[in-house]
Amino acid sequence: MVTTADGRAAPLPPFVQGAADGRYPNRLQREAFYPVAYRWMRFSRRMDERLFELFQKGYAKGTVTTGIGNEATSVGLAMPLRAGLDVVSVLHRDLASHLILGAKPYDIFCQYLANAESLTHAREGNCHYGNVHLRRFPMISHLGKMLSLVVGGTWSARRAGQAAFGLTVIGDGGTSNGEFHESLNVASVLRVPVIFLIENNHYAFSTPTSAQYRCRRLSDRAAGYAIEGATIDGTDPWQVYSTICDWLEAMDEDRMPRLLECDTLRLQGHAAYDKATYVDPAQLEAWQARDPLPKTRLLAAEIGGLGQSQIAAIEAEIDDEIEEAVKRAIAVGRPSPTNVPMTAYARGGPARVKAYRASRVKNGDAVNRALDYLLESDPRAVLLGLDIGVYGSAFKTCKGLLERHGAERVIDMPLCESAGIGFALGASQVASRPIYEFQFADFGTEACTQVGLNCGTWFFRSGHEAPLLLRLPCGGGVTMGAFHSGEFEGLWSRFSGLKLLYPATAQETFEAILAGYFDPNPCLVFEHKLLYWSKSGEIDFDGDLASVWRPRTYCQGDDLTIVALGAMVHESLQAAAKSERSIEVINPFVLQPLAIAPIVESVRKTGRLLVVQESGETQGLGDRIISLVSQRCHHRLKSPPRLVSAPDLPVPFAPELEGQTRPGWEKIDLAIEETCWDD
Ligand SMILES: Cc1ncc(C[n+]2csc(CCOP(=O)(O)OP(=O)(O)O)c2C)c(N)n1
Ligand SMILES: [Mg+2]
Repeated sequence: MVTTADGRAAPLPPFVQGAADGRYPNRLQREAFYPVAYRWMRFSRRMDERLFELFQKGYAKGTVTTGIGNEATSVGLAMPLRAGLDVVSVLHRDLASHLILGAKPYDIFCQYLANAESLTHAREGNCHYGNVHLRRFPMISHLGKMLSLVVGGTWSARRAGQAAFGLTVIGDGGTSNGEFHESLNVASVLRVPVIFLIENNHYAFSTPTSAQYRCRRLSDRAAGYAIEGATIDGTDPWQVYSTICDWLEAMDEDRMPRLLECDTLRLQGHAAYDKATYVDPAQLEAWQARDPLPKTRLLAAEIGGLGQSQIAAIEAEIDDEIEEAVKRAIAVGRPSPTNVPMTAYARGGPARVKAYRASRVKNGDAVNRALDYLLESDPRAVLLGLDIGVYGSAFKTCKGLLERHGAERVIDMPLCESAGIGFALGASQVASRPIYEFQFADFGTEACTQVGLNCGTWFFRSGHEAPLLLRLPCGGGVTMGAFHSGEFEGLWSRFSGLKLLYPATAQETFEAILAGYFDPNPCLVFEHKLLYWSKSGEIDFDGDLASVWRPRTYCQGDDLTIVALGAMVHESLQAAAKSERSIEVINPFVLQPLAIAPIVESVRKTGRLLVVQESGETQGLGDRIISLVSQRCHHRLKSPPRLVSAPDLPVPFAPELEGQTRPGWEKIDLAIEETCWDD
């Protein structure tokens, strides 16, 4: 059974005209294949030409990258696949694949015209469309970054007992990207049956393959992953189709991924603006002679038995259908901010879950209990990360989870954070709710594109939820230097579509993990390493998830508001306890979207604000909190707001040096007096 990301049953798509018989495990013979393939290739060619014209006339927005010359590959790769079951991501030259896998010409024109009926609500452009419901993931521009999603989605479908395959496309240029290696490696190690298909059209924009790689064939790289690889003629749709059919059969047996290089063509410039003057005219002429469309037309007649009048009728029917779609699309109105929902966040998720209570729990144990709770109560939950299995994770927060929940649910990933997050995002779209642990928050930068752009924009672009929980053990004070002590909450808060939670107590830690997990958006939970095993408290969670998303106030006061993050909460509480002033200490807890109102309310009362962060002066969120509060209640401020932070430096290694830069209660104590000087 095919299920959607939220576990609902999804019907298989309607019969795709002409291609149904060729879908795995069925297989067309050459006679039946060529007429069908030619129809799709001709359809795609004509549509590409029309899109190009519409761009030149100003209708289509952005730019147009056509698949002219690539149709044989694009058709051959898609015809065996089952839309709604197999997990797919194709590229900017694969209009034909989209059509075969269920996209409608009218919808695609609307998408390129960015009109009121655009597939992405006109929130994203041209080729960045797909159908998540049908497991055709929409590409992002960052080449290579879709491969791991297909691996994760396919893995998840298999985990759910579905006989799905994955197919993901990359260009010759894209193969130089690190994620290409990471994704192949993950697929090989975890035995995920995905075909990685390289469309080698000899150029990446203006860069020829001679400047891109040195191996003889890109499929030679398969050996490095202990998988099968092959290079075939990508201008022959039959070769592509039958190789994919053969491989799907083989993959059903051995569950291993494969690497297929298709020698294909780009018969135009890179995109509408590119005249491809860098391509030698003799080469272009040779390519034109290999144009797959007339070749396949001939074979549709010779092998497929189509008469000339039949071919002409098919072509006329295609042209009519396309013109009709263009006419309709042009008539559609422009989108307006009033009827396009302009939000980066998906809404939803359960309001209540099971309550949980425990006493004397360390913060690190609160993590463990929250993960255990999730694995116990939701079969979709899976833990991914480095050394989280047998070792129980670097800080032991996952200890015992492998034994309790098994290797199918607690998975040690290879060391590749970017593909790890892509994998998790893909899995989140196919029946899993992944929880990914970065070994240290610092290594999150490895996955900047995946977290910040792919996950963060997923809902905005596709309209589908991206329910992912990312855990980031963070912070200093543990003599770990510049690469193991960062928080990075400032960095992540710069990306839209992410939610950030920063707990400081055991209760907050438990609540943050549950709230982040059940939220339909990518949520990052910062877990301060120093607090894991040094702080403990009660957990008294009544099951009300909505009430978790609020700042935490630890003590009331009239003289000063201290806003503190992470470990600085405890330093601030210590300073407040020693001070004679009446101090209110608040932890924003939800850093994104930042709930500033309760902080503003407190400052209106106290007239003074001190923000305490462990991050460097301009690296954290303190400057933003001060700015927002100043804008909202400047006339109530009795003294200028202050920030206690580390300097803008990498975290120094030696305890004496780190102790000097990292704020502690003494510095906070001084700042309290400076802020309250007017009293
Ligand atoms: C990571 C990344 N860097 C740069 C670009 C800009 N860019 C878009 S397409 C392209 C060329 C891609 O070549 P290739 O992978 O061979 O695919 P083709 O366009 O030839 O099908 C480049 C450099 C990008 N999209 N992603
Ligand atoms: Mg290329």
